[in-house]
Amino acid sequence: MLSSILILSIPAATKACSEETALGHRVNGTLPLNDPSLSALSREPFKHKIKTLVPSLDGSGHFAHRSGKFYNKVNDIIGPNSNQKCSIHHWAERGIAGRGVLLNYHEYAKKKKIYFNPYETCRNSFKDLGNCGKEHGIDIRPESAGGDTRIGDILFIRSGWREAYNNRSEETQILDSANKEHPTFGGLGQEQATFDWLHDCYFAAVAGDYPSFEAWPASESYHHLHEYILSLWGMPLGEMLCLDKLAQKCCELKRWTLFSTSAPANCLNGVGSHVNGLAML
Ligand SMILES: *[C@@H]1O[C@H](CO)[C@@H](O)[C@H](O)[C@H]1NC(C)=O
Ligand SMILES: CC(=O)N[C@H]1CO[C@H](CO)[C@@H](O)[C@@H]1O
Repeated sequence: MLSSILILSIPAATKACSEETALGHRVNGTLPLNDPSLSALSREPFKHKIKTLVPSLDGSGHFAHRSGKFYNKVNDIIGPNSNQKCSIHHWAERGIAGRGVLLNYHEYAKKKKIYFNPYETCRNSFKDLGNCGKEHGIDIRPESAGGDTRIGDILFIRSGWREAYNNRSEETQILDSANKEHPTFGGLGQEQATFDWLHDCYFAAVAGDYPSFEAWPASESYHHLHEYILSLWGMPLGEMLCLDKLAQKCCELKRWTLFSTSAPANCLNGVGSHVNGLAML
């Protein structure tokens, strides 16, 4: 067992297998978390409880449109009329896999002396993201508009949040975590150009190291990117990914596209999941 793990960790071995994805099929190998309901050796069965964070707005990971509806016109996640149309197990069925594009905004901002503090409501403008892409040799616009983004690409943005988090004292981290009333985070600005770009690229998923992906609070209380991404487009949205090592590797290889996978938890009626992500390049 150990020797096969060692062999598989050699890049050449991974490369040699790359043709195995040639047909593009995806099959999960993970049983739902509640299956079997009675596990062996009388271990505790899986328990799942959905907490409402903001009444009728946000079920743990998911976010409703201001009309009160979730994606697929679902208006009830845990109540008597709930169904499983928005459940995470549908994503677990085939996972998420495809070409990833990484924007290393953190390094770009440092280089260009653009102030960006992941713990303040700093907004990444569409222009800055575009210029960051240019630094990597990537035109972030959709292919249909002459850019390099292909339908189904997965967008990753590294803002440096993880480094900022690690830089904070434990006392500050505890205070941040307890601040439920007025949290502030850096992220994508709620700009029309950004909405249009995220929509027109038809990304399979978007993700970043940011705690809220979009700048928090939103510039207008009725203008959240979450509403569009999750409730209107049904697009997976990843937060708090650790992209530092990936950025380092991309820098080393001078290559900002990669193959990425995410296997969400196979949790029946789950509203969110850890990313369980892996990048290959
Ligand atoms: C973290 O601290 C180091 C050392 O003081 C500093 O150079 C770096 O810019 C900080 N990073 C962030 C994201 O705040
Ligand atoms: C092995 C297997 O098929 N696992 C699961 C894949 O996803 C579907 C849908 O969530 C499950 O029903 C399977 O049990």
